[in-house]
Amino acid sequence: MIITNARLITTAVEKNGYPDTTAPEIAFVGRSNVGKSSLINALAGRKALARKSAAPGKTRVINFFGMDDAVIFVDLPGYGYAKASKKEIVSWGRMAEGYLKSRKQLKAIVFLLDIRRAPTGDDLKMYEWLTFYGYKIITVATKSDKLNQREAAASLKSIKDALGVSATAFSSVKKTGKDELWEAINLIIRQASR
Ligand SMILES: Nc1nc2c(ncn2[C@@H]2O[C@H](COP(=O)(O)OP(=O)(O)O)[C@@H](O)[C@H]2O)c(=O)[nH]1
Ligand SMILES: [Mg+2]
Repeated sequence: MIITNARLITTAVEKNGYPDTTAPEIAFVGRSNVGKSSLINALAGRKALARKSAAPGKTRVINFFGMDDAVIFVDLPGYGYAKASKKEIVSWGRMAEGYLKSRKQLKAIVFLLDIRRAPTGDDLKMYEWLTFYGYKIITVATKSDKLNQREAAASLKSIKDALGVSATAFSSVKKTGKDELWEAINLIIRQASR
């Protein structure tokens, strides 16, 4: 899918800041630094739409990115940032859970894992929580360019063993997996409009 008008609609911390829109939304969930912003940029075909942070864990807001009028990508703050304070962790939970539990326009989650690491306890808890609430989940293994083919295959298998679902290998450097992800997203958009 080629997006001609990708834009930041708004940035919010509380419900009253969410945009007054009706387009289906897809939320991006994963640890800080896993590659959420890079994935959103790649899908949008833009270099710096969702700013990539060199300092992990700095994104403490919810960003709503409009992809033409077809879908809104929601960049949630990353979890599991090792240096986060208690207060920051609590504020993450309130912010992200508040969105995930209440937003009617939310149609699916893109759940990101780093292909080089086995899912952490935080990842597994988050995945279980998302599954429990019944969300459709597209699982993505990011930074696939960092492994060779054999290593990547082994990692995808261990993700499948841990979560019970297949992940799409993705690289924002090589754009691997981009078409496959747009296909999955387009399917969700079509289902949402029925
Ligand atoms: N090699 C490689 N680096 C990546 C990839 N995706 C993200 N990164 C790097 O990982 C770091 C964190 O990425 P970012 O998109 O900001 O992660 P976020 O915190 O989840 O939004 C940045 O330095 C990115 O350049 C990828 O597919 N391949
Ligand atoms: Mg980010």
